[in-house]
Amino acid sequence: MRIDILTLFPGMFQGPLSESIIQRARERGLVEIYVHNLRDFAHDRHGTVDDYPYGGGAGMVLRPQPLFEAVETITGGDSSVPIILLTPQGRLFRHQVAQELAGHDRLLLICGRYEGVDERVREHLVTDEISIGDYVLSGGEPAAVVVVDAVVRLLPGVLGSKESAVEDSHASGLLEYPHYTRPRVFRGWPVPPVLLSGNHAQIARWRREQALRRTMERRPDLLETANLSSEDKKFVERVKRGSLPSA
Ligand code: 6GU
Repeated sequence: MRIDILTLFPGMFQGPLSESIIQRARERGLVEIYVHNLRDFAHDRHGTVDDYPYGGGAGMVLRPQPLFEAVETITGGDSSVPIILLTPQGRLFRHQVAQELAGHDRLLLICGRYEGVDERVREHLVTDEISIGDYVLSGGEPAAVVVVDAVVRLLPGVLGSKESAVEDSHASGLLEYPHYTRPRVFRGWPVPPVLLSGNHAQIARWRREQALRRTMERRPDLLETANLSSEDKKFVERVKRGSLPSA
């Protein structure tokens, strides 16, 4: 996959996209990431990309010209490339959206800034608008990093079989079960004995039940859309009726 990022602050990407899993994926040629400075597409010497809002009001608005020309240059007119504006007004970024984006050969992410972007960019240039949650960031850059990370880890070959994305929270529609490592007892707090039992069927069942309990407690909304077996549903009903201790 190739990902292009258009931003006024290229420096905000240097650290986050050059470490850990993303860096390894880049080194292995599984993803190419290019960060472009929007100012390079301005026409004047000062690299002006914003202007005052018609009708008045606070703040500045990103002008359409640099954005249109940057996108046209970067895509080379290929209209199959999704042009994604990161904005708090976009559709909510969830696992399903990450999967959808991971299915494309290319993505172009535009980081919104200032008070906004000229509406004609939304109407005639952008093909998708994404928000990463209900809070306001100073710009789309941190959101673009979030989107890149979530998408890259879904690309074939990026994760090894041990860190497989299949078991991740949200891939299954449930939150993850609790994890433990050595020592067996830390400051008096023991590891749940079932995990030391060597009984793999029992461990799998305990983990599933923990994932179900955790999701019920913290994100009951996820339980509505999760893929539950008839055994899962029975367990959930028993916990709800209170016929199981609150483990
Ligand atoms: Cl994509 N941009 C900004 N500026 N704020 C946000 C966001 C994006 N997603 C959540 N908050």
